Amino acid sequence: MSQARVRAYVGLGANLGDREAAIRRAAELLGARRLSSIRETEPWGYAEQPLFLNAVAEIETGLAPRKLLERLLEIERSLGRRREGPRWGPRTIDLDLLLYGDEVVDEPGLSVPHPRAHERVFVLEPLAELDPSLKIPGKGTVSSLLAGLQSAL
Ligand code: GSY
Repeated sequence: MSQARVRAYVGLGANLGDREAAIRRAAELLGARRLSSIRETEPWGYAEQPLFLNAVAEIETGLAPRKLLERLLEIERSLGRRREGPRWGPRTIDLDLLLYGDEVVDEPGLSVPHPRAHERVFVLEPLAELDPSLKIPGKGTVSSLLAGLQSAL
């Protein structure tokens, strides 16, 4: 039986090579319905690396969360991503499964919502651009989370 289609959100980031081309191609391969604007952001986690470009894609998918994650990894590989070097280090493309409908998944290697989405401005800003009323399960709406982070700056 085919699974119902679910609206999901994928974070896209790149800080090596042609960053914008990688983000646009990944969005195309994802079959994105909408892509937020692409913004340049300061690196998070490991400061000594080039600036990132970040965006968020909205997709409708018939894939279950685990299959969608596998598809994201496949797209990363097809765009030249190599998993070597420091964990938070530079990358040609990074695809993070941020939200999968309102589902919560907590399995080895797969956590949805993305465990750090609610604390990253480079994720919340493009999500808010697509839909400020979107809820991150267990955390709140994207717009309230963003306001909280901005007031703490
Ligand atoms: O988690 C995504 C990869 N990444 C990023 C990113 O996409 N943007 C910014 N600004 N910093 C980051 N650090 C890592 S790791």
